[in-house]
Amino acid sequence: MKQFFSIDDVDDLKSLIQEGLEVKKNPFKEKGSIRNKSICLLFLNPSLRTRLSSQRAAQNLGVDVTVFDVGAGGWQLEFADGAVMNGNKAEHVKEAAQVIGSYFDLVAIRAFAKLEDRESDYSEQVLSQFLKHCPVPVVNLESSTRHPLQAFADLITIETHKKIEKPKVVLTWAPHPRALPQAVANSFSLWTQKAEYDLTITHPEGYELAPEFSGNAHIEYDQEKAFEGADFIYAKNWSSYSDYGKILSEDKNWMVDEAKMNLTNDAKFMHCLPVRRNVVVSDAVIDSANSLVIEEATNRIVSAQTIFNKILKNE
Ligand code: SN0
Repeated sequence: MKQFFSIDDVDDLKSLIQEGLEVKKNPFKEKGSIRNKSICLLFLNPSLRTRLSSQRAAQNLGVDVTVFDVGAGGWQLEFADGAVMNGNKAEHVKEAAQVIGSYFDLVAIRAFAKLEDRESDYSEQVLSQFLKHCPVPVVNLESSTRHPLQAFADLITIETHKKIEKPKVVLTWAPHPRALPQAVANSFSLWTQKAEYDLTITHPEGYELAPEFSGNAHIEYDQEKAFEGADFIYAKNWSSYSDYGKILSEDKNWMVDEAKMNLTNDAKFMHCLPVRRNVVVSDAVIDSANSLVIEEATNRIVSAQTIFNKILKNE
């Protein structure tokens, strides 16, 4: 594997999931097999799971890892081509990416959508500049439109718990006090469809994902109808794609609660975290025996470790 920006970098999803399940069973199997390699984790935005699980993943492989909060300790970066840099941005990504890439063997980057300009976010300005200028492989730790390590961890979680080959998986929009990116929902939709699960996406009108991400998922505007017979409920808030970055609804009726979970086929509850309790999901549901949120977060080590290993060994 040469880079991990999106699902398009995965040749064979089924075998990748198998590799992930192997790593989960035996996390130290590869320790020490990669010698003298180093990883840099670059954060332009906050993180808890991504930061810690990626460090654990590198440590499980015996690979050196450095974390750099660009926003807190680095120069402000300019990403625009041809910019006249007479403002507060001291360094262009063209130099930064080449320099960082000369210090490490793999560079992983988090850069959220700014939710101001759809064209700029959906052109993946930050990640595409790193992919272009960084001389070593780049890994996506959530970019403006995608969060593939999360989606890979989600698939490992579903594979561990599914009772039928093609479970009914429901991605449900839920309310939130802030405008959030579509990245998690976009990747979850692509990866679950590639895995050939039976995917339904439910949200209020106006929250349709970009067509290239919703693909052939069933869209159901009636949340209760969507939940009927579901094996997995995956809750996530996102802001509008069509009215870009806007909050169109704060309808509390969309919160996932016990009454709605009772409509499902004893579904497992999933969320990528962090989650706003009693806004996105009720305490009773997230604290129930059917909640997989902690296992899902634990599987973030597995997804990162599998990808780092493949890239550093160029497998
Ligand atoms: C991010 C998102 O893309 O939705 C990261 C999820 C892995 N989530 C948030 O920014 C939540 C912040 C909040 O205020 O709840």
